[in-house]
Amino acid sequence: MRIPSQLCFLASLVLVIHAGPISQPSDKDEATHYLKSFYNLTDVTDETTAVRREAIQLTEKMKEMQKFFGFKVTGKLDKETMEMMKKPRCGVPDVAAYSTFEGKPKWQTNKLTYRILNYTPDMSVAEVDTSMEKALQVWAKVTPLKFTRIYSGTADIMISFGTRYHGDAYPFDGPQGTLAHAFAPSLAIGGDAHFDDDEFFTFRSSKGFVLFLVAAHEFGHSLGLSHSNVRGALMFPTYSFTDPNHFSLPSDDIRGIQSLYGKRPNRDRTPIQPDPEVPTTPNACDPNLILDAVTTLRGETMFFKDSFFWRRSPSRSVTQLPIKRFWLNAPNNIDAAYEDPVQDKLFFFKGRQVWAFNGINLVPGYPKTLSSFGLPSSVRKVSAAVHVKSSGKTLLFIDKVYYRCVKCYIYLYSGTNVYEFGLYSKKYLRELKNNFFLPC
Ligand code: TQI
Ligand code: CA
Ligand code: ZN
Ligand code: ZN
Repeated sequence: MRIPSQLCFLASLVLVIHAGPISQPSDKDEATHYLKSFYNLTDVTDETTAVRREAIQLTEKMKEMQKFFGFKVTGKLDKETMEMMKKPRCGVPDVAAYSTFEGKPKWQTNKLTYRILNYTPDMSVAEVDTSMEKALQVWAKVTPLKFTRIYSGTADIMISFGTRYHGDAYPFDGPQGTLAHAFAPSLAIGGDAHFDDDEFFTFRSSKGFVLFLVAAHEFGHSLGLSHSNVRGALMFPTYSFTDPNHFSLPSDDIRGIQSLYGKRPNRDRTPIQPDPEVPTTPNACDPNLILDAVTTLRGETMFFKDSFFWRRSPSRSVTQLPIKRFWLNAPNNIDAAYEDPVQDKLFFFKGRQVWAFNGINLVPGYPKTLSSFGLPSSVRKVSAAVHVKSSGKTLLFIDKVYYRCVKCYIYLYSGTNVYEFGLYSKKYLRELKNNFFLPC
């Protein structure tokens, strides 16, 4: 919790006014009082061992406070510590909700590698890859950290699935109990994340454990965060299901990871330039929206923009998704797309390359080049593609117009406008805004 500085100032004034002590308390009394107020130091009531336990508790709380202020952690009431306790302060406990490991281990570089050594049979390979990638991005989005996947050799973060004894000193415990563990930053096993394959992991279902959530938590450990006592924080030590598509990193975790690695730098000082790694969600209501491509697909209409697409079902409901969520091997920022309903294939064009998908799967042999479609090699990209079912012909356009064919209309997308034509009458019908078909 952040308290406005004025409030803190007022609170400290009150403290100063009340600080005219009648009898001077000892430093130890004062320290005890301070730690009770701000560090949850509790009274010990069990008479027999009370004195010893109190001493241990006091030392522990003192260490916690010294750690919080970045002092030498001695557990003793040294000068530095005593001075800080005497300072007027805000009445809000300092107990940092997030926490780091003993000695605050962290990576000494912002460029980290990861490698996925094996897979769980619970999910597809693509789903595991996506879960891990997204889980790392949770942390990369708010820090200067960058993660690169490698496929051989030793990565900083080695990711694996195993059961029971799996090569380290912490064997897993079968179904339930421990789901996974990860090692704090250091050499060798440091950073590695192990997942208990006696658990059932899922991509996004509330049955089983969402791999993305468990992995994001484990990577928090891999990067140097320990547990938080803020309910709802990603590093809070209980699992709670959240739809991965609507996950956003709680602020306690953001503060925690930024205390180790700092904030994400503003690249190039040109905030206008969109950062390609954090795709901005295109706004369907932007009157200047220019779509990249439009196509039909199995009765739905797909609108493409940057790394996202909208799908509009025959019932007119519209959903927006990242392109990669659907077609893992597809490029972003495509030039054109069309559906061939007879072959049940979807084609994407970008630059000189063409991708073909059957459902979500890349058709073997693709991506191919434009020249394999019979186009001269002088063509560097196509700007639109349309497949006319009745003639079985595909039209490719090499200029600034986009075509879409639905039932008996052709929609010509050009710039921010759409022009509606009757396919058979070949008559111009009306002009619409691009987002006419999108929820706006
Ligand atoms: N595994 C523990 C965990 O990752 C292992 C552990 C216990 C640990 N104490 C630790 C790791 C201190 C580092 C530091 O927290 S777990 C959850 C959650 C587990 C638990 O299997 O209990 C998640 C793994 F938060 F849901 F409880 C992942 Cl997300
Ligand atoms: Ca287990
Ligand atoms: Zn392990
Ligand atoms: Zn944990």
